[in-house]
Amino acid sequence: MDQYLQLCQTILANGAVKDDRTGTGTKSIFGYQMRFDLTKGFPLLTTKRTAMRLIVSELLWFLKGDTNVRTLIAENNHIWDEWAFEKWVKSENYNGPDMTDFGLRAAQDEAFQQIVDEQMTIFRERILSDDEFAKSYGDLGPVYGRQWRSWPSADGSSIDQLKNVINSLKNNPDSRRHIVTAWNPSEVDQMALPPCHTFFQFYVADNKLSCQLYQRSADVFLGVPFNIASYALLTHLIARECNLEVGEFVHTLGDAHIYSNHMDQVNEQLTREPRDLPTLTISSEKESIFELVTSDISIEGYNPHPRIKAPIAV
Ligand code: DHF
Ligand code: TMP
Repeated sequence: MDQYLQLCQTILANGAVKDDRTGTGTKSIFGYQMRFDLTKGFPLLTTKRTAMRLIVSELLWFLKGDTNVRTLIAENNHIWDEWAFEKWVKSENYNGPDMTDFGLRAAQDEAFQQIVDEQMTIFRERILSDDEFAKSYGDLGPVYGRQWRSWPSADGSSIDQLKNVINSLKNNPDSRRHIVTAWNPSEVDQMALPPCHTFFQFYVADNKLSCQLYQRSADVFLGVPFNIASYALLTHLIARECNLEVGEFVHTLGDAHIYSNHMDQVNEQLTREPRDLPTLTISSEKESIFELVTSDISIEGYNPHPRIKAPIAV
């Protein structure tokens, strides 16, 4: 994964210091591309331990068209909790301790972090136990799953972009229109977070399936390792569904940034030597990728450097 380290290095060397929505501050470049040859191993970072289980569970959640964090929390996956929690603490029904700018404040104040943790625990328990509460506050709005599987069209029906792209790959592999977009301008303002991985295209040549993603905004330390592995996995899954081999994953980034409170972590990673890539195993007889569950998918031969923790900007 030298390519990932190269991206980090490029941002540190050439990035502009830039403020951002979260108030954290970043170093950022605009426009960058990486290519991962999926025949050479599965591109999960080896320079820090990265939780494949969470990546699998999130991708299957997208594939099922789900937009409610309840499903993720039930699988002990907490990567989307903050964005549901934010909706809850901003609502008039929340009357606990003041949570204004909780992400930014918690990153700077340990005592406040504890208060956030307590409220978050209460929130998670209520999402799991209270159906009505989960319906109102667990839903992130019309995010990825909704746009991929049921994009609302003008005539009131909906479009299953993923099924359509699978059909077009099967029936017309040479097409230049194998596209799925999560960026729905008429619904962006109803989403807890406007899609970061916004638009992707498939390509077939020599019986191999490649995928290119346009990611408008890229948190290089926390988000990008997940995004690379997630789209590599998606390419494997779609290839399986269409009886194709895997080709490349091409990752194109818009605003590629390192948050100011991730600098030590990135520098630590830059001292580490990349190791051999793991391989992906899909251990299921299930025909359709839409029926897979998290435990059907695993990686083998993963021997990474230790995990590096960092606060996430909300
Ligand atoms: N906001 C920001 N600022 N950056 C993101 O990368 C991001 N990603 C989102 C939602 N909002 C975001 C969804 N994906 C983590 C990774 C991906 C992700 C959300 C969170 C994360 O926190 N990873 C940690 C801990 C994982 C764990 O729970 O074990 C990591 O060390 O990889
Ligand atoms: P923004 O909407 O202001 O661009 O903030 C979104 C942040 O989340 C930004 O740092 C990019 C990051 N992000 C990723 O890098 N990958 C992801 O998959 C998601 C959901 C977010």
